[in-house]
Formats: sequence, structure tokens, C-alpha cells
Amino acid sequence: MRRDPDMELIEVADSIRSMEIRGAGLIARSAAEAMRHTAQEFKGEDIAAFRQVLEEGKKTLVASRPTAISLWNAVQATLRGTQDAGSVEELRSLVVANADRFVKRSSRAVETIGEFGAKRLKDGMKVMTHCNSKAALSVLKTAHANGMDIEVYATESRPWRQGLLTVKDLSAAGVPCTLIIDSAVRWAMKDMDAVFVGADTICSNGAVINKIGTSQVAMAAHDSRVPFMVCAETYKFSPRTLSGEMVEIEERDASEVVDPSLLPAGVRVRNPVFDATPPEYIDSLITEAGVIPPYAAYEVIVREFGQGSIFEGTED
Ligand code: RUB
Repeated sequence: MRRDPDMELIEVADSIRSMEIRGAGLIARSAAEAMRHTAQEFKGEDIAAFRQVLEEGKKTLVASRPTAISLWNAVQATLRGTQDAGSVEELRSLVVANADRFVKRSSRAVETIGEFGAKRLKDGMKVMTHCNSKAALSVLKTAHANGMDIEVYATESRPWRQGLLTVKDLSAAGVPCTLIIDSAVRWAMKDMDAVFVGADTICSNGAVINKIGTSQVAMAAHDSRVPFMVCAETYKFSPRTLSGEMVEIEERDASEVVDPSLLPAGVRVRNPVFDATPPEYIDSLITEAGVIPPYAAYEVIVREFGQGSIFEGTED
């Protein structure tokens, strides 16, 4: 499904929950647009009622997928500076401007990550990617567009098989691709020169939360001395982990993994959607603010969320 900037907030939340809208960056941009739409549609002059509607919208969106901090940061960004608004009109125009700024800068960040990350690739390299990350694909497509001769190995990424989206997108851009099943990662790693993946959340200790299996890919890369890069916009860094919160790992329905009627009685199926890759397995985080070691995550969080705020300011 393509994201529609005029979709009702409740519909956006449902589409995020059902994964019609998926990927941490896209859900963040869609959530910001849903907040904007809600602000534009609010009728009346009662500012307290308006604040209540926005607060409820925020809760609905944030609850739609629990793991990606990008969603929370996006919604927070749309409400930036609104506490002092004195009228419905003032509050509305702040939310609209904040949402526009977030979406614009978020899209630009993905392009910048592509440019920075492409400098880490050389002609003839074989690169592995896991799941379907717009930020990671931006790197691979930029390298290819710059004339670099690279080949990509994409994991299938069970159970949703986002790897099919990856090979579709890369093939359309002309990048040679090979699809492998998730359990072939270690087998293929010996021939790889680098791994590029995305992130849903980056913790204050530099750990990366991304699609289930990412940590196994990272361990295989570490074992084969293959550099492991994580491509992530700065709104995927979690200020909540700085204050001690743990990241909730979403578990989805077992029926996504296997038809329950095929199972013997009493067998339980678990379907965790993300996992945590420790910083010692990560060579670099590629962000729009620069290429940094995972241990610099703390500083990014303090800079972006401590004194100031992500995507604050009036310039575009
Ligand atoms: C998607 C996934 C992606 C990150 C980053 O999981 O794990 O690697 O979200 O993506 P799901 P992007 O399919 O469950 O949403 O770089 O596009 O933000």
C-alpha cells in the first residue's frame, strides 16, 4: 500500500499494525502525516478539546507498533513547542509545520545516508542486506547509480518475506541481486565484503534493534571479519533508553509463521519480530549526521533530545 497523506489517523494506525505500512522510517513519516491530517480536520475553537484529540491520536499511533522509536519520535516532533499555543489556529499551524518539517527532513536524511554509505563501497563488492530497509537500500542504490559494480545478497526474512520487496526494488534500479533463505546467511557470508542493514531503534549503549535475525547476520559477519554497517536516521535513536527504559520487542501472531492446523496439539509457536544486536558486532552507524561508531549513540541522543530536539528549528 502507498501511504496517503490524507488518510484518517485511525486508518493509518490500523495500516501500521497490519504492516501494510511498514519499515521504521515510513511508519514515522506516515504517523507525522496522520497527526497533521488530524490537526487540519479539527473543527471548533476549544483548544483543550483539540489538545485532547491530538493526545489521543498520539496514543493510538504509538500503540500501533511498539518497537520502533521512530514512531514515537515522529509523533513527539509534531507536538514540539505546542504547549504555549494560545488558540486552535496557532496550535494547528504548529502541528502542520512540525509534521511537514519532519517528513521533509526524514526523506532527505535517507538520501544523505545513501551518499555517506556509498563511500564505504568499492567496485566488485558483494554486499548482504537483511529484511527491507529504505535507508540501507538508499546506500546500495546510490552506489549503483554512481557507477559502482556491486552485487547484493538479500535474505528472505521470514515470516513476512520482506526480502522479496528488497530484490524487487534493487532489481528495478538495475542492481544485480541474489535471494537466499535466512538459514543460508553463514554459508554466504564467507563471500561477502560488507553487510548493510537498517534499524528500528538505536539504544543509548549503541545496541541496534532491527528485524529478527539481524543479530545472527551480525554474528556471522563478525565471525567472517566482514564489516557490519547499520543505516539509521537520527530519529531512530531512543531517548527513552537513556532514561533506563528497555525496548519492547514486538511478538506477532503465530499464524504468520505456520498454519495452526498443521501443528500437533500442545505445540506453541513464538513469533518475535525484532532482535537486538550488541554494539561489539557493529562497525559503523551511518546517519545523516555522519558515520559514527555505535558507542557514539549516547552523544547523538544527548545532542538531539537532551538540550534541543530532533528536527527542531525553522529552516527547511
Ligand atoms: C522492517 C525492518 C527494517 C527497519 C528499517 O521491519 O526491520 O530494517 O524498519 O527500515 P518490518 P527503514 O517489516 O517489520 O516493519 O530503513 O525503511 O526505516
